Amino acid sequence: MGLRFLSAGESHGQALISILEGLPSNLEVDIEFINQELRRRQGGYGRGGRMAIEQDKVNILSGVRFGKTTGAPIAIEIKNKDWENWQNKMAPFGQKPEDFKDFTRPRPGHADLVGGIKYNQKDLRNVLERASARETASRVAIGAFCKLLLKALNIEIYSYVLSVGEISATPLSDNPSINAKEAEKSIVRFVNPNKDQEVMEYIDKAKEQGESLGGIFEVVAVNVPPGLGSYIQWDKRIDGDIAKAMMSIQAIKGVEIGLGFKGATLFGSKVMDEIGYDNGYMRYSNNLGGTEGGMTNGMPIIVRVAMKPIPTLMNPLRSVDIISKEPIKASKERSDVTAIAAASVVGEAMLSFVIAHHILEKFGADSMEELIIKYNEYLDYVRSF
Ligand code: EPS
Repeated sequence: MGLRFLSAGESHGQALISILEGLPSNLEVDIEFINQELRRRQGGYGRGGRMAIEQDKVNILSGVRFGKTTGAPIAIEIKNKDWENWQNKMAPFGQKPEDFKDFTRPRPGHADLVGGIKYNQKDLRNVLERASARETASRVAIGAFCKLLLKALNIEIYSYVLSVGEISATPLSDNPSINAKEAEKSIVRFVNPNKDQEVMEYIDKAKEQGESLGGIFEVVAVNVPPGLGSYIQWDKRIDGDIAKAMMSIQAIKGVEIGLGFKGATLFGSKVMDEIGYDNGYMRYSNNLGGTEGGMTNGMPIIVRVAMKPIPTLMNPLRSVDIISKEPIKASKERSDVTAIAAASVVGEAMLSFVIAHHILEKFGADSMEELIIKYNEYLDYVRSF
């Protein structure tokens, strides 16, 4: 049981297609909300020219009828508007246009070279088209369905950017909803908006130097019940699933839950979240970021994620032409200077998917009515424990 999804589609192909299986029936589908999530992913200062072309919108092909899920697999499509400019260069049949050169100068840090070796492709475009972070539009649309399910259970997911390159934000508060409100107003998704100008100038400077930038974002889930995931087997641990989901996002190189690496430097007494009781169990801190023993513990889930700089550089690095084997500078493709703001929205989608999956695995409901009854019974049980 639980949820699974698959996606297909190339960055400059006709469309991105995804299938989500396992959502219960009778979930109200707010299409405006899904499209709004797609708009959020397209935002952020430092994006390239592509985002001016696209206006991502979801087209629901199956599994939803008169505004509600039916329990059948949900198939969705997001059209690539840029396809118009790529039809003859990305055609499934026919000949490649003569004036369209093969992509033979792999970019260090992108999938180009290893993907070419692995799939025996001498035109590395066949690798980069699918490796592109354009695929994350699919994830955000799927994540939006999951968010709708979580909302029905009062679970909220937020994110904000903690740093771009060397510039860091200072969280305003321990309350994620306050931070999130500020991040929504900021073009760089920082929680302290008075830093927008500084960050934008920093990104502009990187762009002038032909450079790119990475960063760190944080994703938070609140009102998550205790007991999702399990310690009984390695692959049932929810923290493992969260780490995998985040690491699977293009360009992600690090994931921490709660204090993460910092916790490794402290005494145990400064890390463990002491237990109290006030009409139910509570904690005096949340250093472990909402997971203990591979299970959620009822505290907010806090995940920090590090993204490397975008590998496409306008001042390109050394590479080798895969046909001539001659040293040459890597290819320059249109790209972003940084996509950290977009990545934080993708992180929300992936966390939503993991939590919704574990909820459905635990409660195993076919309809929303059944899920809500089982879920509320469980919350009553937890309160009475
Ligand atoms: C992206 C679309 C891509 C890039 C970016 C993310 O569009 P294009 O390649 O046409 O400019 O802007 O992808 C990458 C940075 C990458 O390395 O693949 C998107 O829709 O988010």
